[in-house]
Amino acid sequence: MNIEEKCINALRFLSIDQVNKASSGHPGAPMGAAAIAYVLFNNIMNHNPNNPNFINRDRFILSIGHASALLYSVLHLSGYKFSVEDLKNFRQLGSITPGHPERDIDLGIEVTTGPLGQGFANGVGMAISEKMMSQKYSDLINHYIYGIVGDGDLQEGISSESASLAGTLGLGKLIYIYDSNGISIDGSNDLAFTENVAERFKSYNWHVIENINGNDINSIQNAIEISKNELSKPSLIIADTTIGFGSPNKAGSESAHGEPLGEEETNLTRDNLGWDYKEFEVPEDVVKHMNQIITKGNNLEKKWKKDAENFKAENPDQYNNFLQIMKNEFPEDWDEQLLENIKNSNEPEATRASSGFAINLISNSLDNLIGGSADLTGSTNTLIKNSENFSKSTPNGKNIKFGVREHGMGGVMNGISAYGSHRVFGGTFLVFSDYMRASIRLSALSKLNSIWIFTHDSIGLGEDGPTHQPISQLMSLRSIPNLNVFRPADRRETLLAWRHALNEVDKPSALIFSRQSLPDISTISDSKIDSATFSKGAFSVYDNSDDDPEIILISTGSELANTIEAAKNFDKNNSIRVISMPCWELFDQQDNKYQKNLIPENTKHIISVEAGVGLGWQKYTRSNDSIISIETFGASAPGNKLIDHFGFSTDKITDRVKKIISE
Ligand SMILES: Cc1ncc(C[n+]2csc(CCOP(=O)(O)OP(=O)(O)O)c2C)c(N)n1
Ligand SMILES: [Mg+2]
Repeated sequence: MNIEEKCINALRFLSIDQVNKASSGHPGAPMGAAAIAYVLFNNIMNHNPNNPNFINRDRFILSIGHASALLYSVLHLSGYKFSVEDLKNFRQLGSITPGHPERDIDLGIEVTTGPLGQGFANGVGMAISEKMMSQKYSDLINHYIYGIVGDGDLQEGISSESASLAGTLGLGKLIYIYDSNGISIDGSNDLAFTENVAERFKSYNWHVIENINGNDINSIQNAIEISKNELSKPSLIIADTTIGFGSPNKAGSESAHGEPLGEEETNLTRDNLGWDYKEFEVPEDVVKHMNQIITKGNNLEKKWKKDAENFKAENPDQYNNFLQIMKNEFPEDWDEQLLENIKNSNEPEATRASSGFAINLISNSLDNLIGGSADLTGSTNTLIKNSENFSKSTPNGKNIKFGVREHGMGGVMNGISAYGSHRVFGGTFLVFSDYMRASIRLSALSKLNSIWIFTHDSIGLGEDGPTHQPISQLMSLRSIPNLNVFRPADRRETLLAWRHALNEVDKPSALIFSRQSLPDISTISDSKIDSATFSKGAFSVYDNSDDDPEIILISTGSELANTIEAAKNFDKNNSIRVISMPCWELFDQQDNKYQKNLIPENTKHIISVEAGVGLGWQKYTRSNDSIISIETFGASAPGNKLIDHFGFSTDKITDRVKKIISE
């Protein structure tokens, strides 16, 4: 066995050993795709294990996240921070080798993968970022995005959505190698996946190379080199592989997919592949051979730094801008216009329109704000007006047309966020957030700062009816940890929500906006919220009590104005406070004192008013009977009729509150 084969076998056995030791995991794909990983990390990719943050590195995505053992093995042998001890702790609590790769750039893990198809879409987002940056800073950014994708990835809809977009956009720096082993968990692809993948991707405008032997280093390398030269199309290299390669009894079978080989089969595999080493043992010559990657990586970054110095000498301002962008730092006064504009009371306005206004204000000071929508640009007010569409011929455009592809948009947005050069937003109707929920959840899990814009909130959207009326979506978004969900009530709250969302470094935000016009709250109460108060998540906007009120009404978004008007009907006989709670998550983070001052423990009646499911409001109301909510799917009628019909007009809210406090 030559040294290259030996390195590949080392990757196979390190992966087998991790899974055996953990008594869980997926050995099959690592055994089949080890040669591909070797070629990428050893021969192809520009990267620096000593500095995984090297700005101009090629990005690598293991979209088949279940093959994590392979990623940890190849990062270990390439000289990243993974030690043998870390590999031995595979899948253990607190280890850096969790069941599926979790984003940590310092370790060389670019994105969190495991939910199949997400990594595929993330790479498309990264290729968009690379194109934008290399267009603008061609001396500093010029690299590829590589990924290993599997049968599962290509069966998932999100990969079709994002592949079609990548082809349309001609993202030539994107190169995926398909670990085509014909097997997934249930068995052969014949069961459910018989299309011609090559033809499918060709029709997406991809450059496709088929029939590559996935164990043949030279074939893989040649295919990648050819793909690197095809700069007008993304590339798919279909590598024929064998799941569980080398295992006499499991190779080529689904039984290799997701359970340890076990001692006996591991020994048979050792004999079969001529591997004379013990568990977790790495031969010296393998270590030495793979160590070249470190030297190569250091030299590579040194050269880049020299080029960057030269660039800096000639273009100091541009260089500083570049660094600021890559570090995601904002100019000091970036929010000046937003804060200036919250001071003015405004005519009634739909918060989706306020959001469009915010985007264009922010875009004046944040050049790296980009975004778009899933074919609802006008309705979601997501156009950056002084910019073009991002396209093959206009790579400087800031407006991304994602097409009718919510899930693909979500995965692509996360790739852009993970790349780090741009702040990205994406818009659709709130009801369709379900289509992209997996990506929203992953943004929260992997600490990405994607901004999710959801308009056409609640029954207020009117005639489109129950198919389009989000009833459960708002609360279901609130159930995702590490996601700030904002439901602002007017332009002021909208601008402040945008400001807060952009200030979050490692947390995504969902911004929920109305289709219908809403009055400016400062025209119906004397409340004028400032940015510090807003960022507490909840605050009083109307209060006739000197101290602790008898009644507290908590409302959000489009119901706030009518709730305040309803509260005024109780002025004569009751002490009453209205709280605007645009963001639960922020309120829950406040100290006890703030929370208890706003919602005192001894308050007799705490009533929530929100046009969505009530599930969860008990946390604040403490009673199931004081939740004014909707528990059906809405109806088709003009919005103002529905608001009354479902009990959210001022009169109806007043009646309900009267009833609740009399019980
Ligand atoms: C969205 C999603 N659905 C289901 C799974 C569970 N799952 C993990 S691996 C896998 C099969 C994937 O097949 P393939 O990509 O061919 O992997 P291989 O069996 O070749 O290793 C499935 C269904 C998942 N991880 N993500
Ligand atoms: Mg497979």
